[in-house]
Amino acid sequence: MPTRFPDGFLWGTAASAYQFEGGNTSSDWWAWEQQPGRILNGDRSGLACDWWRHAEADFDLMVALHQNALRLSVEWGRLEPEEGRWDRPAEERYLEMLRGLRDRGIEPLVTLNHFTLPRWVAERGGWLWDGIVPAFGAFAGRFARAAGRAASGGAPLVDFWITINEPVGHLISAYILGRFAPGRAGLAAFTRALVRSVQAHAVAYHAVHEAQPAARVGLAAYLRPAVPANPRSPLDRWVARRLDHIVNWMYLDALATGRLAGPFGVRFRVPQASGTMDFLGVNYYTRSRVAFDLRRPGHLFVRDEPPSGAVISDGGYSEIYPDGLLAVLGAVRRYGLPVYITENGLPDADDDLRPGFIVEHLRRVAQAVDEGCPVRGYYHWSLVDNFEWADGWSLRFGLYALDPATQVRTARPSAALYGEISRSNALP
Ligand code: IFM
Repeated sequence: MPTRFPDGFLWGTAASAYQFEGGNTSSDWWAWEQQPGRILNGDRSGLACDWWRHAEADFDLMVALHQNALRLSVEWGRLEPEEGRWDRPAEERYLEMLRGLRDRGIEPLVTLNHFTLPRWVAERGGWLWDGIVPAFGAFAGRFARAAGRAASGGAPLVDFWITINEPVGHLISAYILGRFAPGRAGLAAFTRALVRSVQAHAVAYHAVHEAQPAARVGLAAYLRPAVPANPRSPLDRWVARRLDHIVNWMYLDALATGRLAGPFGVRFRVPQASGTMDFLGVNYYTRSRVAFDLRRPGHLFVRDEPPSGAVISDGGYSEIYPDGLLAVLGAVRRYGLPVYITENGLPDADDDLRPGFIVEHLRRVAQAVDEGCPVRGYYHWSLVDNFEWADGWSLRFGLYALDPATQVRTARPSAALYGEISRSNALP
């Protein structure tokens, strides 16, 4: 018997503006990319997947793969390239793209912040700047009003929103590990940025609801179960528990309760954030198997090592571990929210692991649904190879291979497999 998914299940891929559009010169990452040593092999995002000019060609590929959903983001720096100056042609282009999706029967899920900031925000301190909270709220409200006005057959063009993508993972990469703009700054800066981020999420949540009372607004959380390398070692167990709290739960718990239990026991009250998720987006890639390591204070004393014999994706990116998705979907039931898998994928240029990866992860999704987790959709990361931040073009996540120089796309075998799963709403 094929494993079937619930009726109305959303099948899509996930994307972000900076990684796909190309030419986002008003964003902080554009300047960051120009600094020597920031991006592997000196790569540049350049035209990326050329979506700013030709996204519709990829929307046609989505139709061919029987997709009924797409997760994409809008670039704040494009819409508001200078403080208070709204770029109407940029807004119009986004609305055109969203209409293009609707016309093709593809439901858009729009993320308002996916890692990048306008340069003018970064120059004022980025996530450390108090003003980012009202500024992000104003931006979110304005775009939600625009997308609400541009109705399609009576319904808003978009009423399905994510405020911020992977806030914790992003802030760790930016403010602790220093791999992402604006570079290493330490734990105190990380904690300040974290509080701003929770506040910014809350303000954006309320701003979108003010613009569109019926909207569904959520967060995309990077969830990565942490297990001790040696379950008998109290230090490994301690570091695994602490990492699990920081990476997975502290932010989501703050949105559920209005109380943020930050790293090292620092507590903050954020009452405006309480109850600000209408659904939960789960980005799942892998697990962490961790040991305590005194020599790694800059990495929160964590050494993350897959077990010997683990299957690892290209570039050492991650251990392939589908059971971790089942564990995550069991754990998030505590929030009592509808769940969407808003990202899941792997870098695999030769596509020898991806078909099995897709089927095994979807098997866990189906099992979680059977066990009572209300999963309503799955977005594979990603349709085409795209600019992978500090790893540049070295990691290939696409169902389609992309040559960024020619913009030629070539289907990998997984594309047809994912298309067939989406068409039949079932696993073969
Ligand atoms: O490409 C990224 C995306 O921007 C955020 N989630 C993880 C993906 C793969 O690393």
